[in-house]
Amino acid sequence: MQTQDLRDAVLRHLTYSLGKDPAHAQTNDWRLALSFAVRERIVDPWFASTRATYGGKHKRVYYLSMEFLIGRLLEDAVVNLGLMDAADEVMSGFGQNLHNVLSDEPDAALGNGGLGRLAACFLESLSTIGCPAYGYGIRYEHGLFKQSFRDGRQMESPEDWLLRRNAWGFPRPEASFRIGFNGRVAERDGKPVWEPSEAVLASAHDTPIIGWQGRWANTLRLWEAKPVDIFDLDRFNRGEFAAAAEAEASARTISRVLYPDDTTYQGKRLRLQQEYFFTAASLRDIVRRFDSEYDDPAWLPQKVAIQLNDTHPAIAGPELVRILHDEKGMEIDRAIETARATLNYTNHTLLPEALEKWSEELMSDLLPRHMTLIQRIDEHHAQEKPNRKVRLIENGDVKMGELSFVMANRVNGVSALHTELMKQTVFEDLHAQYPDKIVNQTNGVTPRRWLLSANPRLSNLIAGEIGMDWVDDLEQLARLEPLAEDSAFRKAYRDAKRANKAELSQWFRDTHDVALDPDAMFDVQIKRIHEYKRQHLNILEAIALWQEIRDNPNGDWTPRVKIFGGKAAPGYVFAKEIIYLINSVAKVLNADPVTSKFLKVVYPPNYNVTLAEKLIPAAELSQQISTAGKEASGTGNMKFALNGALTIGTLDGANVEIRELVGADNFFLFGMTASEVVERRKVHEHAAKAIAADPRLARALDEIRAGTFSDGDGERFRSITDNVSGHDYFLVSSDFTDFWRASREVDRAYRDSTSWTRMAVLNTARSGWFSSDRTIRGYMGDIWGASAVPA
Ligand code: F58
Repeated sequence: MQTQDLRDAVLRHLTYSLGKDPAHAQTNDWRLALSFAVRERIVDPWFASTRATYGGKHKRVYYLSMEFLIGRLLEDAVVNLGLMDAADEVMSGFGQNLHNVLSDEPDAALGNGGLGRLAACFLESLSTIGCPAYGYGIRYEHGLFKQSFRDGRQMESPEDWLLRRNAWGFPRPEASFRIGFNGRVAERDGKPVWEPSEAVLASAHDTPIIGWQGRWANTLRLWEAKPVDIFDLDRFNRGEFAAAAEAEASARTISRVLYPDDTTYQGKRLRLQQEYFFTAASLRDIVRRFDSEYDDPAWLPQKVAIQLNDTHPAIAGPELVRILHDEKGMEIDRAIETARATLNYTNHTLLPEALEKWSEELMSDLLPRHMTLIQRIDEHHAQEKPNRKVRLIENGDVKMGELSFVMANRVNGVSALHTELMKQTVFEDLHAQYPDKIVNQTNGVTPRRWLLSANPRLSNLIAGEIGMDWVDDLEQLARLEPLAEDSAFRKAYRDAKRANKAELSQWFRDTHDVALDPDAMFDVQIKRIHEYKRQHLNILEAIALWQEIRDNPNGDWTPRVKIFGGKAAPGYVFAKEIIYLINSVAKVLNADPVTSKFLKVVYPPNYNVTLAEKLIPAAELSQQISTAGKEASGTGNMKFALNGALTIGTLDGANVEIRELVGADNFFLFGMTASEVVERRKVHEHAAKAIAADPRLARALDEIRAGTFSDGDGERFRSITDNVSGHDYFLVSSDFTDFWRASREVDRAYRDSTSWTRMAVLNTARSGWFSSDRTIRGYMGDIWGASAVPA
């Protein structure tokens, strides 16, 4: 019945929504037809969820985020609606392969990395749990750039996910708000009124996000920027064709690209415009919805919880005060208190360069009323805490982290260690004044995407043992623990991993023309390229290992394939040098007839959510090697452990909690702790000393300097060798020796496949806590005061 209905719906959409004759339909047409057929099955639960929320007057959660890195949506929807088998049958019936159809969908890459992906996992968990919620963000016309390599160097080209019709967004041109910029603050009846001199329209597109088993659906509302006046007809008629379209082009620029380069003033201005644009539109929408149900704005904190995903929507503080005070006439201090009781802020980084600041000049120019309100909020803070040390405006800059902190009811970190470090470092003074404000919510990942869909072999094996309850109750995986001692189960577990590795090897052969040995250890480091994540530590270890294998080619080496993936910010020169070095090393090592059977390095370009879904199920070793104290949490680390990869890692971010849960014996720890890192930096010439003490490290660096990986050009990677042997802020040299030790321990452990598999099974069995369902329940209870609505 289900299959028959789905088949009819696919055919109907192919014919009447897409206007295609089945005889001439291409994969793209079949994919869209299937998407529409699936989408219409989401609409009823979606409406029902909305009605239940209105009907019960339930509190709503609003997640404001510059980024939602959702990837593909069709498979998610098919899986959550339990339509996988039906879709497979229907597509085969039409002579299509479901896998190819699903793979045709472009990734919605509306994010950079962990922060954006976390937002996507949260949306899915909110729907699975049945918590009334909206995600609010920007509908970027171009998501994160596409990465390619030319002679080993990163090249960037624009991403174009909207080029082919998007199946998921419902345009809502009727839900439009005028968003002002610039202008002046006038006085009317003794009250301040902002009179913007420029404006754009924020126009909504809604995507329903369906939870597990289709019980509940929430909305992701993304704003598109449009001109207020479409077109200057007078100018056009005067023959000024380009000028006539100027206003339109400049308005559309706001939602054109994700995180444009902010190294120029224009870039910075555009970024702040984007932030205000989506925050203001979202707040207008939230307040409109609230006003449709309640008369008194004092009720706002009871019915609305707003989460600021990092400081990017921090302007929500002053904007909400502006709405409550300037527009609704609430007394200013009460407006500040009311806004503060409604807003919460998640911090995702302690790196000082990543904490947003805006010059007072830019803020006063672009958002003059907000600038005066920030000063007023600062005074409010001073009245409340007369001995305060922190000011919101300092040296001509508005500090968005501090503003977010002061305007939030709760502030949270994303792992236990990160939250403690927040208290001790960036927010030390504010924490002393508001000791109950900071709470921890360790990140999580959605098991529907990161185990059930991404790893069907392991999922089927698990389902055969413990059924399907784990899918929305991941701690059920603990029931697998005794099976770590069951040799038949271990064999099945190993077979599933081996099959995933073989499939990945086939993919590498087909798409990148490289042959990987599926019996070698698959060692994976996938994440944004950043000095603190230390991809260069990993490649240095590879060079040193290559040298030892060359010295002793008949040694008993454990074959390894090192897989890298990740993009560098276009303006981050050092990170791009690291990419260049990895690719250059890969070229030499892979061409070495003697060593390449033991060690290969591959770096598929354009790492994205879809590629992560291929790599993680095939991984056996997860590289989580950041300088301790720098990785706020990590979420990739959780996905790997869940899929049975063992971690080699530092005591950083959520690695700490992973190690505690999976057990120290099932985790390869190395490196300095966060406090040792701080001490080590004080040691005079710490890098030179570390190199002098480790001939392997010295030799690996010399090999780079000798030009082995750069056609004899000893200067090519000078910036890296100089850094690692000089200032070495991220302590690559000081951690190298212990990383080498732990890596050889990994080699030894891998040779005993029984004990390796036992450890892998225990990683899966003990990773249930890292479900984003658990994280969301934590936010609901500790931060939002929100409840699930019985479906
Ligand atoms: C990441 N931050 C953290 N920022 O680095 C990671 O440890 C954590 O697990 C994750 O957030 C989720 O909490 C992150 O991804 C960004 O991508 C910024 C976006 C805006 C521009 C600067 C980078």
